[in-house]
Amino acid sequence: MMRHPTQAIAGQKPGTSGLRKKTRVFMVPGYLENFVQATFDAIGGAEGKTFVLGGDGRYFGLEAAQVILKMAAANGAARVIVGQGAWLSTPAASHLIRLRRADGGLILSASHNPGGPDEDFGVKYNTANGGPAAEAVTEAIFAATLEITEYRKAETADIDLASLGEKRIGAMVVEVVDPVAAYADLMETLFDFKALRSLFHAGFSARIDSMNAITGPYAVEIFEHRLGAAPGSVVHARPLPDFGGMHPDPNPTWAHELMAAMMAPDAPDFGAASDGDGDRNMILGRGTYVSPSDSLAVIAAQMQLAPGYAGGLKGVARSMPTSAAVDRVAEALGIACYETPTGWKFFGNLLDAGRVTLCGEESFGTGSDHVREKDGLWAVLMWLSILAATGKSVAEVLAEHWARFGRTYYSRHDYEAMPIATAEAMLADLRAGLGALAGRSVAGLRISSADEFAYTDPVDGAVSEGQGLRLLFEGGARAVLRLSGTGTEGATLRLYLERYAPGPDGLADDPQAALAPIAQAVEALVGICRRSGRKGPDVVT
Ligand code: VG1
Ligand code: CO
Repeated sequence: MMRHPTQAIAGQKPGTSGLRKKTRVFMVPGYLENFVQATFDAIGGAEGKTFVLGGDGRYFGLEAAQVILKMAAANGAARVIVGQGAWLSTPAASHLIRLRRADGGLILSASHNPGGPDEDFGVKYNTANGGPAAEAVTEAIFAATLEITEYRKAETADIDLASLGEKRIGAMVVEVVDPVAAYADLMETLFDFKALRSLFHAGFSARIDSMNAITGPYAVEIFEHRLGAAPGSVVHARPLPDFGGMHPDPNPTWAHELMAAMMAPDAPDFGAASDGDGDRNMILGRGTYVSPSDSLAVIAAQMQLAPGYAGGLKGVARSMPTSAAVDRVAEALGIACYETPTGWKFFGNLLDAGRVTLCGEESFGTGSDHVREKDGLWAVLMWLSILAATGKSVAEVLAEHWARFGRTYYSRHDYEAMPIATAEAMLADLRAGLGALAGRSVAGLRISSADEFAYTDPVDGAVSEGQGLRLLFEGGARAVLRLSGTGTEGATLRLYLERYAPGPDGLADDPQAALAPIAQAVEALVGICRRSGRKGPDVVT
């Protein structure tokens, strides 16, 4: 039987980046099937199409890949290109879609969320440009999940995904490929691997923490094999179904082992971490943490040092909550700077139209027009290229950047797993009062303007509303509040804080201290702690 009657399941609405739920929810028979069938239905069917399939190695990924292969076959797909073992990092999947001119791809990951039977799973659909499906597509998928009456799935034995080569399910070809090779080759076209080899040859030391997630095999191949970094430079290099209990979110809180190693007296020259699916990065130097917004600005200023970008940048784009540090670089370079809603899908049109070369988000995401996803290892290679070309340390690069452009103090405070009603009420009250805020003083700070961010895509005119509440204070400080669209438990409220210091004095303050007055003003106005009973944020980045 290929046709299975089914009923609509509530709540299959893709968020910021695909559909994410508790793994056990995805494991309920029919749950994954419904969503995959709805995806095929929403894109006009799978008949004759080629797809890319893979994920970050988390629990249930292999089983999900088998289900999707059987469904693709029953829906008439011509070919599915799968990473060996159902492994593909998100940027590698994006590259394969483009390289092989596939019609789209399915990525099995909940990204930076923990994995395992009691943690999170996710499915994301990417379109032919290699990027996350635009909102119009995810809305069509959601609509299809509400109308579904049957799904199609071939009745056949599981496919061997452990060995490379072409296999078949009926008429459909399943092509199992090396997940790493094409991606590593792409990196060689963008960066000067000879210069990077010389850097490591001269004794440069690095600690690349793959957090037991998908970048392990990529990082070992690129840094240890192709660039000659000392064996063992990549740690937690084996992707494990539960990430070995690690929370693969590359920030100072969750990558604390790496943080400790980099802040120790015997720290290596360079440190970096990746998230579950390999699209995020955290950059560190000896005794130095680089905030993602600063990393984006530094890369914008120095990117032409890498051969793939020697021609300069067409423009840059950042998500709205990301700091304006990159804006100042764009202004100095005389290039356009776009401000988009949160989520990589909003960069796709700008990249496709050739308007921007570099994109970034405050959430440890950076990438270029080489693929249509953010790319953690790309960012690492870019930083290594800057260090190799300038001969400077991470701390020196950062200090010189601030001396030239000023410093944008930045921090994000996350309040996780809040009761949804509480979080929504706080934002609703703030929204209702927005119009009356300009000119008001709270906790000693004067609000100069307040609004809710809406975005009109400059390429196709699509409008996205309700993308975050913004408070601008006199003197240029800013606070942004929005609810996360990637969580699986309650609501996560994100508070983004920012303040610009032009220099030359005041460039070496502690960011939390520098931003405390803004946080206090927000508390006075919104009452996050007062209304939720929390003592403070759960995660500070
Ligand atoms: C978060 C980040 C956002 C990022 C998204 C997906 O979304 O804030 O910048 O694009 O995760 O990243 P939210 O809605 O929870 O704030 V990943 O590495 O999950 O693909
Ligand atoms: Co990710």
